[in-house]
Amino acid sequence: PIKAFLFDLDGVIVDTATYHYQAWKRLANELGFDISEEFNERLKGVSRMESLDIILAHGGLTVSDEQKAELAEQKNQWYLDLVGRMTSEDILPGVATFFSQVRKANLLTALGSVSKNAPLILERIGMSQAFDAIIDGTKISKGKPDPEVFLKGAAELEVSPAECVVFEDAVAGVEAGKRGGMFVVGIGSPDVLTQADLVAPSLDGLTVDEVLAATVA
Ligand code: B16
Ligand code: MG
Repeated sequence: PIKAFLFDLDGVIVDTATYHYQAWKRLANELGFDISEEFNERLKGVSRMESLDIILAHGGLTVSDEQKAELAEQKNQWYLDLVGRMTSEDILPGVATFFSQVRKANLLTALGSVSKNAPLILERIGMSQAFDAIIDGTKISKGKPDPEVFLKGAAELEVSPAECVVFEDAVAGVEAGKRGGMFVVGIGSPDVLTQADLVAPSLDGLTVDEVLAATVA
């Protein structure tokens, strides 16, 4: 039986992807090229340094490790300026209702985010106490699609992967959940999240019963 729900942060609980995009775009522009919203899809669920590598390759640039560290730091500063303005108003529609159903069903919860800024974001939106376990970018060595972030979440909750459902909006994140041996609910489009076991456009309108029923179907 399912005992725990593991949630991605960016794209499931809040829409920080738009802030990541704005900050990366600004960096790319300063380096003399541009990135599109479509290109940004590739950066979802991918760690900060790996994202920078993808962007630099896209712009055809090679830089030293020191410069890379500086560029990542610059992007993060711009990103934090945007995150600093977040409030509970930025929690995505349906999240509060879904979480109250999760609590009523006595399911455990974990956050599975590769973002090093995840604790700060949870604090900004008033959800620091909403999870039984928080796995963020400071606790892992491999980003999604590696399953490490979700396997650590399951381990901290003391449940097995087969007892977990992952909620993910990114292609890399859905793959991470599947590679971890978990049931994955894709949040977004079925055309994009082809590996997901179930897909919903958002948590808004989705019910815990519907998810649990799908895991036994
Ligand atoms: P940071 P998630 C991920 O969060 C984002 O989707 C990804 O775009 C970002 O590069 C990554 O966090 C690292 O974030 O720079 O804040 O450490 O989807 O795993 O919640
Ligand atoms: Mg995400």
